[in-house]
Amino acid sequence: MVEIEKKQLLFINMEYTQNEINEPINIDVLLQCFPQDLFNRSNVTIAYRDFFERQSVKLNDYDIVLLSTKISSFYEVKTLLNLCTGKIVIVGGILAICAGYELATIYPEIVFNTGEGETNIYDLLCAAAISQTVDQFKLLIFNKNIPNICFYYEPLRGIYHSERAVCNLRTKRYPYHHKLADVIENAGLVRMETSRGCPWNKCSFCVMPWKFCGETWRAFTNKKIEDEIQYLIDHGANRIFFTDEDFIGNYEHITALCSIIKKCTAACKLAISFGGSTSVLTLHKLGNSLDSCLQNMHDVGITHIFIGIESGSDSQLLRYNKGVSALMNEAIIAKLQSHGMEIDVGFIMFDADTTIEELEDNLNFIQRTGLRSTISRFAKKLRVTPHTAIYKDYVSRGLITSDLNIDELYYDYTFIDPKIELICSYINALDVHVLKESYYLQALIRSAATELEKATAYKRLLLLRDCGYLFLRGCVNCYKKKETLSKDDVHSIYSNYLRLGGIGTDEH
Ligand code: B12
Ligand code: SF4
Repeated sequence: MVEIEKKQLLFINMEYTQNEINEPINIDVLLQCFPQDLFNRSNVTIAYRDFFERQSVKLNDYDIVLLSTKISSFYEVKTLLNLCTGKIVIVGGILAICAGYELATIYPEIVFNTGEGETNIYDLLCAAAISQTVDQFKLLIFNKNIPNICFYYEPLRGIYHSERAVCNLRTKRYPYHHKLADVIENAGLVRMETSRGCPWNKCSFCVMPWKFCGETWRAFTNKKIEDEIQYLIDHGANRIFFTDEDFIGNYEHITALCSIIKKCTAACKLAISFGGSTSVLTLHKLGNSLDSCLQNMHDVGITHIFIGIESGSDSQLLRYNKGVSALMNEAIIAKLQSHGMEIDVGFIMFDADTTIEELEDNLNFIQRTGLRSTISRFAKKLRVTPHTAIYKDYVSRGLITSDLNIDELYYDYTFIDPKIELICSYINALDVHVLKESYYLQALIRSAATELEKATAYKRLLLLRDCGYLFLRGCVNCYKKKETLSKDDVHSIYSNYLRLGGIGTDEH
């Protein structure tokens, strides 16, 4: 019998541009779903862009190219796509999820995945294996009505979208972590999932309701979670980050997770630490069990919590539709601090409607809660992302001033108060000076560097962060004193604090 020559497949993971090494679990998760008889070790190559060392692959050697996009990867993606003419190319990841329509308009030959790849990768690859041309491939996808797909379709003379859907997490096994050894060797972050989505799912700026098609929080099985934690520990991981939007989820989930971790770490001589994201609302909903849950978490090694506080102003929290008040935020921060949690806070200081009073509320909140002495970045501007409630609101109010920035996935917008616009433009200038260094320092702090190196990096990062705080405080105070705020005022306050931080020049 003559064996049909297998098609060669190249899977490229576009890495993030930050210094930190983050385990690319998206690749592991998807490889699990490949039709193994058609695509396996013999004909699949994975290229991790910018991961450890430049890996050179010849695109000409491949018939099918899969691309997993990341924020800021569009320019490299473009270069690659231009080299893929005539090949079957499937592009997934966050750029395709958020800008599938725009991308399909620019690249009529490419097929875009607009959601969880587990829903379609098997069928897509079966179709790709038997298609001789891109048109045949598209026809098969169309006829089979494969979900989460978007491409230019000539018979429709426009963009074809299939239904968007999520996969069933309860049937999933844990993925093999292909890059685990390299990540550990390079002091990167080992990652895994215990759930996807968010129990609240209603913040006006959040893209999760779109990514997960309106589905709220869903958990993997305890068996998958236990097997994966055990496997990671057995293979040398001593710090594990949950990539979940909300790894706590609810009382049952966090209790089960703590028991699993306790069981998996029982025989370990070295301490294993864990961290992940959650929300104030989720912690608040634990009610009377909050203290015991936090204690339990800390006892088993869950010591790092990322929490999207976003604001210390009630009016701003209402606009963000966080479902919590500034007081609730404050109470939860105090609880986390009292349990010795290391907290990193998400904060959105500027949106189109921010007022000077809200700015002051936020600064007071940051001071009062002790967050000022953490390395979280507070002076952030809202990223208006496609498919979010706030984007629709801004469109209806005529505030959006640009097309979608496909590389960074945001739209520009104007501010209602020109003073806030002015202050925010200086914050952007400050970011130009400090962001690169901050990312480097942040990566160093989260790495396995020596304690002395970490402490020095921490001190420097605190100083950089504090420049932003002091600049904003200076602007608020100046306005309160003069009842006006000119460009010269803001410029001189800015120059002052730039010097304090020993940061670059004061060009703006
Ligand atoms: C982990 C993470 C990071 C890590 C990266 C780790 C890594 N190596 O991937 C770090 C910390 C570096 C990071 C940084 C940033 N991130 Co981030 N990140 C995440 C997070 C929490 C999880 C991603 C993840 O691993 N999920 C688990 C895997 C299994 O899912 P996945 O990667 O999405 O892959 C699935 C699908 O996309 C699809 N898929 C992916 N590739 C492919 C390829 C093909 C061919 C197919 C068919 C399917 C497919 O199938 C996969 C399985 O379902 C997401 C939130 C989220 N849930 O998406 C935010 C998220 C993607 N990040 C976000 C942001 C904003 C950022 C930053 C800009 C933050 C900042 N201000 O610095 C930076 C960007 C950095 C840069 N430009 O360099 C936003 C993007 C929002 C938006 N639309 O703009 C998100 C959605 C968080 C949020 N809620 O706002 N991030
Ligand atoms: S709590 Fe977080 S994940 Fe949930 S909707 Fe709000 S921003 Fe999104």
